[in-house]
Amino acid sequence: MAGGNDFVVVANRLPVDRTASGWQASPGGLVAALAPVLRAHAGCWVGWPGEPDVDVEPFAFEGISLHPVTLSADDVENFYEGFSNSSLWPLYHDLIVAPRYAPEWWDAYESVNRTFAAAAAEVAAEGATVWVQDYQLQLVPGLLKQARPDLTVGFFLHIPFPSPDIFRQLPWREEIIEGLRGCDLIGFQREEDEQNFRALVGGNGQCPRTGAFPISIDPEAIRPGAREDVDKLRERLGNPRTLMLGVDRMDYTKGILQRLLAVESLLEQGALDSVAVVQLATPSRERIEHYRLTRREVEEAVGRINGRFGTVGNPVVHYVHRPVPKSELGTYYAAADVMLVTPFKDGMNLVAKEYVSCHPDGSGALVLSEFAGAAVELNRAQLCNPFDLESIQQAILAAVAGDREAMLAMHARVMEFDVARWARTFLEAL
Ligand code: ADQ
Repeated sequence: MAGGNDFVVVANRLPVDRTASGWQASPGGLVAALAPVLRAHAGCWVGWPGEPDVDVEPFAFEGISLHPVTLSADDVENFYEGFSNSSLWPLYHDLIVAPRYAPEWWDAYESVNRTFAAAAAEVAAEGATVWVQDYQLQLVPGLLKQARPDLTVGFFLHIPFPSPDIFRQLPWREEIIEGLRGCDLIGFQREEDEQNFRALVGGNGQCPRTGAFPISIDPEAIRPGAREDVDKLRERLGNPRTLMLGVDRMDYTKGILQRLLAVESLLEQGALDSVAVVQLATPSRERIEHYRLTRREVEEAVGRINGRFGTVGNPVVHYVHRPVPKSELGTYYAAADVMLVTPFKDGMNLVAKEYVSCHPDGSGALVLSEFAGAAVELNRAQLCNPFDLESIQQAILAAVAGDREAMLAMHARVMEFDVARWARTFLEAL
């Protein structure tokens, strides 16, 4: 029952979105990193096309063969919004909100993982390499190895792996570990994640090979905006002395409210003068209650800060709750004097790396949570503890002063360790 592909990527989503004018590549570093490998090795990508209850035949897109997996509306609710994003996501992000454990969500998780594993087994050639991505598909390696012991199976976890104390809450902890045991290699973002996993599994039967492989960006995909666009943007914002920027999915892990509260407090103290804050927040998982609550809190803070410190025609916080095209992000990044990245917990945080990549001349400054995976490599940022408002405030004040040397060093690091190198390093290890 082997298929014809020597290299197979299995991810929750296919790397394409359907638009009015047909399929379009979705903007993600993962595709950019894997496309060359997929093209060179008769590769195939298995994933969900993004619309419930729609069967899509396998098709080729820009030289990559795509193998769609169908999910029903119930699957989206129970597997994706339920177990993946209301059980695992909060559990793996250190319980920032309380996870819910519902048996019907688990059943859907198991059944959807079976569907993905069957699809991967169908397209993989004898002895092929299969690379499974992320927390939605942790059972796939075990299921695949059972069905196809000839395959080499790798797995990469894009989000943190929690400490054993936290992980042990999960009613289906044994099953998840059993699923991951099917791997020949498990990649984590940070060594800390790897150690958490090994502490859990190490003494308990055979532990698969593990490693830390910090993911990165494709610098070609995010280019600093042109001088004149940057000038126009700053002018539209009233030519502030300091332009601060936040770019996130609207997610409770990202600490968007906390950075706004820190700015508010600095304004109260009169410690910031001539400042504009741009917060771009792309809508995310809006059917989940905690996400709606996070949005309400952020929007309330934006309104309050502008009410207190803005003037007519000149607000302090400029807030956009829509996705911004990648082509415009480079202008925001290049224009920002201070980038605010303050997650309570984050696997890596590519926004921090994108910002740094848009400042090749040492301009700008990065306020970065010590709980972001990116803090390991970008340790010359103004690091802060997002649970401590004063710590964010101090980091912001230090960032306003700038640190050219630090920005240059971080820029060199991000350019050298890009996403292509990440993929190569993992696949060589596999
Ligand atoms: P995310 O939680 O989505 O990713 P992140 O790493 O920051 O977080 O990636 C977000 C991507 O979306 C970036 O490329 C960014 O440019 C884009 N984006 C975010 N907000 C946007 C906005 N408002 N408008 C337009 N584009 C926006 C998960 C993990 C991370 C891990 C990545 C990759 O949670 O920890 O770094 O996967 O492994």
